Amino acid sequence: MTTGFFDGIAPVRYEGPDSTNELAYKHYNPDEVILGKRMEDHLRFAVAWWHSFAWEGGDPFGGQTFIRPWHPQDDMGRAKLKADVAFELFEILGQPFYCWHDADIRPEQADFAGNLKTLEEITDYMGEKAEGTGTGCLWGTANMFSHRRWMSGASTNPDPEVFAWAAATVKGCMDATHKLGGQNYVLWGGREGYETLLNTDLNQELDHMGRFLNMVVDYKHKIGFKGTILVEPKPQEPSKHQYDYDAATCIGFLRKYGLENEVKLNLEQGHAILAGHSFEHEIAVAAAEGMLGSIDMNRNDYQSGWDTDQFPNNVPEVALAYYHILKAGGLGTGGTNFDAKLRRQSLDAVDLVAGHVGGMDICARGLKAAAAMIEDGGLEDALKARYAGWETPEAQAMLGSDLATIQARVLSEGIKPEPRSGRQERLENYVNRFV
Ligand code: XLS
Ligand code: NI
Ligand code: NI
Repeated sequence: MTTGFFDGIAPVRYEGPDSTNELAYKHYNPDEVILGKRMEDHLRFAVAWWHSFAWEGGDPFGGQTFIRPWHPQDDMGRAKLKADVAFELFEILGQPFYCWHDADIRPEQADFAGNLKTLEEITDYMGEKAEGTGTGCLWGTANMFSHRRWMSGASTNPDPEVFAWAAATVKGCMDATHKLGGQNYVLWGGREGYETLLNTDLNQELDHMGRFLNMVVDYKHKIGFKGTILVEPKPQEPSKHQYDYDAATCIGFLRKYGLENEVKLNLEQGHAILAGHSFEHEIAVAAAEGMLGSIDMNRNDYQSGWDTDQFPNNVPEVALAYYHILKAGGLGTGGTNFDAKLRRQSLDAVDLVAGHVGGMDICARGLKAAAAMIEDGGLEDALKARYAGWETPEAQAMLGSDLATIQARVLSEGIKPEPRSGRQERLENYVNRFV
């Protein structure tokens, strides 16, 4: 028996680029082999429970626009109905992964014990529903930013009782993720930052956050969780300044607290843009350190300047992101999570399906273009040519040398560099052939 929410909507199939069927995949063909691996295994799509099922359509100027059968979300029976609908969407889309916060899946209770009990109950239910379906948990996380208790931070809160509640909450969410066979555990610190330095001891807060993350890693090993611990950079929103500002900041933080071999990054397109970077910049920075973990695929509205979390629709951007992911050897235990929500006017069940179908197709097109660029090798060749001078023994020796020796060599050899073209337009034209 189904909930009826998606009545009249059939499972989405691959029909190829010429299909005019709105609800068919034109590019996402799970079994197609790209660079020796099935497309599905490259992309590892996940549906985000918070945006696709829990979000009610509110914005800063108005409340709920969606009226769903599982509203209001304050009751365990309706939480189960929401899970039923979620698994129906997963079946329609072809059984992707899913991601969740505790607050998305269970109703908020009056105390911690109640929150833990309902989390255990709903995740048992989700585990049963997933059995035999091929759908799995990509990652779980704790929502430590919505409830008023988190307003001054979670692990960085000046109040140790909030730190305690955060530790207790994360333990529960890690246990639930482990039980569901989750492949990663994510921490995004929306309130781990400050509103004003006038009331903030930045140093103490960072130390607490570093200690907290070490406890998370210790607990992972204690319970034998084999997944990856991920932190998700974002520069601001909701906090004015967030400590996990961008990939480079997170990497510095992880090194400072001895976590560089234990924690990787979950990078989000929209957060990269908010930080003043491109998505591929963030991916390349993480990959250079071996810390690329997973991606939250969405897009921001470039005019509005905030985290609009829209489904991706820009093939050239997505292609460059996957180009750097492929170059880094892929996403490992990570995946492509749609941290993307409908627009608040997109009321229909079919809108929810179409949002995911479109996002998956855009990513598939990007992946295919990225793979074609890798196979063609044009960008790699250009890169090699640009740095070819460094392959000479004299250039290599210089790296082990010192300033005085190098100065003597410049004088004796009369070294006088001749600037060469960076060829940017030609390279952009090259990329354009593939996207
Ligand atoms: C918010 C974040 C959030 C994380 C999970 O901007 O993207 O959704 O992915 O807490
Ligand atoms: Ni986000
Ligand atoms: Ni995210």
